[in-house]
Amino acid sequence: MSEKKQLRIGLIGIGFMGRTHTNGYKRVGDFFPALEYRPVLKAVCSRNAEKVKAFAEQWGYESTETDWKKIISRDDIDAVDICTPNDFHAEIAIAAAAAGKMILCEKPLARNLAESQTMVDAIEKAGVKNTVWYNYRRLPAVMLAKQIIDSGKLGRIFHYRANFLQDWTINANLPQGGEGLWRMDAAVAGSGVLGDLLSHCIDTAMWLNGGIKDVTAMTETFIKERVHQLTGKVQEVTIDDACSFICHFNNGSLGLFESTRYARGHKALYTFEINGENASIRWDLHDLNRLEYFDNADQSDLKGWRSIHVTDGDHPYMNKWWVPGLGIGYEHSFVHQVADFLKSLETGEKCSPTFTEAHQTQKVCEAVQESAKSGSWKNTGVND
Ligand code: SOE
Repeated sequence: MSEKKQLRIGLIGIGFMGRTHTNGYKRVGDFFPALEYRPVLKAVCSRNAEKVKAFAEQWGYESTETDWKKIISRDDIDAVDICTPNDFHAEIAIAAAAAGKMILCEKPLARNLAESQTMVDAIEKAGVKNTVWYNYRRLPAVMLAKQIIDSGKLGRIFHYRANFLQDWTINANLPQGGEGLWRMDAAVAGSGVLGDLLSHCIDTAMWLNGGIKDVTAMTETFIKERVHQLTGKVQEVTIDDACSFICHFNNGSLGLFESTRYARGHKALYTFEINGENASIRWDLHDLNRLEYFDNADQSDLKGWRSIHVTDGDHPYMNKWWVPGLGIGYEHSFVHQVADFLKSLETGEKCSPTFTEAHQTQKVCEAVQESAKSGSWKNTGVND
């Protein structure tokens, strides 16, 4: 077997995302054997020495650190993977870029636009390779949707609709802030469902249908006060529990987006539907191997929505997995993102979405927040 080039990873953060990314690094070599590079799990970092040791043992990291700055300063690390809560993204990314490290950053890129701008400036100045983990792009059915749209089969696009619905914060006794619940603290997360859930929808939407020009939005915080885990006190809730907006895309189509953590019965229902002049597409994360497709050119008496089981060898990524007809899951989107990142090291091409692209999503999020506050339409500044 020929020697592979190494991409030595330093992972910062050991929560849910630390696990999904690590799983991607571990599995990529077995399923994408032709890649020139292999990830090496060099070091993992978290403030809690005991927990980070246990994580390293379980997942196979060679060493541990409790101070993220050590990861940045180590010569035996090529790429820094940022899986911390959002309030650390910018500081770590800027330091990593200055140290010449490649950066893989969990979404959303930052808490706000000013912060993401500093991150874009830092990677541009340093010229380091970078990507942001908007993982849903890399599910085969979503990638197939991209191929269908790019082939022009839909014709002119009229409507783009997306939802991301959850129900895990309905209980008024759920505390906010601190470990496991930082997503409910705007000081740490930047926003609520807007940054956590709608950012996924916005990223996919602009990738599939081009830039969002302007927005009008509303947000709501249903439970106004909760105990904060870190202070033990009842404090104002500062995140958006629900956020919806309508928009114009630059291509003239109309968009409708909704996200909430108060949709009883839905755990992670991400759906989108796109209606074009000639055809429509829809997709549902709960049935992620399927893409629904309606083609108006079909023979009239047989016309109807077809449900494409995106598991054949000629579907995106699927020749790397089992045999036709056997599905894959959520975790594979991360394996695919690692594979695409490694491939981009071979080709010298960018691995989308880059910081610069994720910054466009940040622009839309900022405009949504401003519009929800002011009650008026806001331009996003996204021009293409
Ligand atoms: C929140 O519950 C969350 O885990 C997000 O943070 C992820 O980005 C999303 O993919 C699933 O939901």
